[in-house]
Amino acid sequence: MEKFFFSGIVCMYSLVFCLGFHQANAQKKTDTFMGEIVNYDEANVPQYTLPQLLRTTEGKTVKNKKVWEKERRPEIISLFKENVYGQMPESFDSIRFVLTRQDPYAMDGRASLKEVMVKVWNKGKHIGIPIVLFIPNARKKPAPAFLLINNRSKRNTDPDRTVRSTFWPAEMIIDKGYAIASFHVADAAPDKKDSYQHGVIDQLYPEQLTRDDGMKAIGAWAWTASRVMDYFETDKDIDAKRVSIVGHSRGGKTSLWAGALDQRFAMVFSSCSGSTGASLARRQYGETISLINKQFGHWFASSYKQYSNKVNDLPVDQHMLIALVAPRPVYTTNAVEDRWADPRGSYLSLVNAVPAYNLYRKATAIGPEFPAVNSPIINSTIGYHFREGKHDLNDYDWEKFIRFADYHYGHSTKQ
Ligand code: GTR
Repeated sequence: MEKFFFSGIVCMYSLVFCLGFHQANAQKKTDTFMGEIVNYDEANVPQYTLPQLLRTTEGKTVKNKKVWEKERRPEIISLFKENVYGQMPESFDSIRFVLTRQDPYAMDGRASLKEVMVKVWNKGKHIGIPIVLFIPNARKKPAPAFLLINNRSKRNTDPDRTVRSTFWPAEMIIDKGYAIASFHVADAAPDKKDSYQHGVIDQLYPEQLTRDDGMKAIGAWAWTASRVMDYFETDKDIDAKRVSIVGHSRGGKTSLWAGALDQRFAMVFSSCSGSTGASLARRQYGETISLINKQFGHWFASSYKQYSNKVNDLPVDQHMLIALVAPRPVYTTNAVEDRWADPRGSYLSLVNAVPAYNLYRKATAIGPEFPAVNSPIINSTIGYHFREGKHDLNDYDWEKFIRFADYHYGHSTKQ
């Protein structure tokens, strides 16, 4: 009886193992896209050396947060501006916030809706960026908030709540005691290679158009996130010291860049951001610099093109972008069916950003082992999950974001 039971278990185990193995084998190890070979084989990841996070270009070792903040951090920001995302103009002539719609009894009275137009002027020209914002009514204090950079349809952030989407699950967030806001990327810079400049760039900063390291779409979206933050600082219903920036995919690349530069964002969430987001470029697994430049050249500075086939010459890699968020909490995600975004390379960025957090003695639970599927790392200054499913931002992700924010804020729905 015992023997039968044991062999039964062995049989079942082998079946599961074989099926798993078969499925893994069924996944292609290479693909071709835009005339290039895409690598999906860990064995073909080249040997690489990452630029040293804690060593200045002059060779000085960074041993404490003072040298990090005064020398290395600004140096890394300049390197990302010059070589990847372009410049980030900071000055403008004026800004105004116009409340265009208000409903204190939204979501059956659980939330207040505000629609706000952020208007910015520079040298006689101006742009307007609409924001949708829900604030929980059940609160005694200003609410902490999540701001999503919306790179999908505007229907995802429907202010009337006729359409509900797991991309921006406003009811869930409100019920957890957080405010939730969004702006749409197209209102700042259209996501198209021929028209990205029609917005923030040609209206406010036309000089960027002629620079090799001029701001492009991701820069303009990140700039806009900071203008929404300017608004939050004026809204007494929002706790501006507890605003998280969230983005998915191209939006996730942007949330990292915005959060890296603008330290008013208390926390940064980046979903499936892949190449030139959270994933290490030097691994050349899935989407490469060459492919992203070919397909989405309008996202990054023109100067980034020089690294298309020379990734090892790039003076930064993406672990350095994560490190710029330190000491603030950062959380990134990947999905099993999204090899294009190189999940392992994205986790390795976190691993290699840990030394910056160590300068602040911030505890992270980021170990060398790549985490198992659906095993989120929450109680840590750097958070991560690798979930089952597709390239997306969904309820699973948001539930973990809320838990991560709760953990760091010591927040609960009963404020
Ligand atoms: C992909 C692109 C990725 C990612 C994604 C998205 O096609 O190659 O880098 O940004 O789009 O934004 O959905």
